Amino acid sequence: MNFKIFASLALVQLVAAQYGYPPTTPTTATTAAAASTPSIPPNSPGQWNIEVAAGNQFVFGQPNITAKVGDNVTWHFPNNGIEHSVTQSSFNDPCVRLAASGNNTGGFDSTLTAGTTFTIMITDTNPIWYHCKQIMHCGMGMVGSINAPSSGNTFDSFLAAAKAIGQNEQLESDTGTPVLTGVGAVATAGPMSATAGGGSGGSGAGASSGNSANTSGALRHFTESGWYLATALIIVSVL
Ligand SMILES: *[C@@H]1O[C@H](CO)[C@@H](O)[C@H](O)[C@H]1NC(C)=O
Ligand SMILES: *[C@@H]1O[C@H](CO)[C@@H](O)[C@H](O)[C@H]1NC(C)=O
Ligand SMILES: *[C@@H]1O[C@H](CO)[C@@H](O)[C@H](O)[C@H]1NC(C)=O
Ligand SMILES: *[C@@H]1O[C@H](CO)[C@@H](O)[C@H](O)[C@H]1NC(C)=O
Ligand SMILES: [Cu+2]
Repeated sequence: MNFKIFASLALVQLVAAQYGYPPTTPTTATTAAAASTPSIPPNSPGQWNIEVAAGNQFVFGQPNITAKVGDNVTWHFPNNGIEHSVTQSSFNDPCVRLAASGNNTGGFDSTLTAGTTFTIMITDTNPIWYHCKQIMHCGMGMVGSINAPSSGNTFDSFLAAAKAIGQNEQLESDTGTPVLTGVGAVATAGPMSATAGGGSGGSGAGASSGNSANTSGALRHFTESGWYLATALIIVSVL
């Protein structure tokens, strides 16, 4: 094999591995990692608690919930070396953040984070579609819905559409600045440190403690620049 192509492939694999791709098959090692993930609080009236990367898989723990106006939904991000996000998208475009149009300012976005919680409050009962923006996670089925209908545009068809995109998922930018306003939901704070904000069911959105998105910024920016470097090298080697 041509050395340059070989080197490029190795780089792609190295970078992809940083993003948790390909998914590892469950082994004792991943079981041990899962065991170290703090357990999340159960749902309570008006408070939903969703485990991000539940069971160390690229999924949301409860991917299709039915929430009322005023309910809070808290996602609990693991702290195991892979960052994830909760990013609002649309039924037609599962793996792309919902763009601003008319009065709406676009989809909410926790941005890539780890070891934190992110909470939204439901402001209307129209379906909310969301995904994880980490590279290739959405295409592996890391998507969720709130108030999806039981026929027509169902959660199952949304999930199937995301998986059909698979590795063709487009790379999404991540500024590290959470977007708190969404369509049909609003967050009161960016990702909160799990110890400060996510310890109990109802306190995920407590705004008193600091935004911890910065604690993972170095990793995020390292992996982003790693990705661009690898892409650049591939282009150079193919030319
Ligand atoms: C949702 O969160 C808001 C803001 O923290 C809080 O005022 C409200 O009581 C919560 N709603 C429920 C149903 O717990
Ligand atoms: C946009 O917002 C304005 C002012 O709040 C409101 O009058 C108008 O009905 C809104 N338009 C839509 C399409 O929601
Ligand atoms: C998703 O939740 C809705 C209720 O919001 C329910 O009617 C539907 O059957 C669920 N879909 C799947 C695929 O579980
Ligand atoms: C990150 O930290 C810097 C200063 O240390 C601050 O200005 C910035 O607002 C923080 N960003 C976020 C997303 O918290
Ligand atoms: Cu993810």
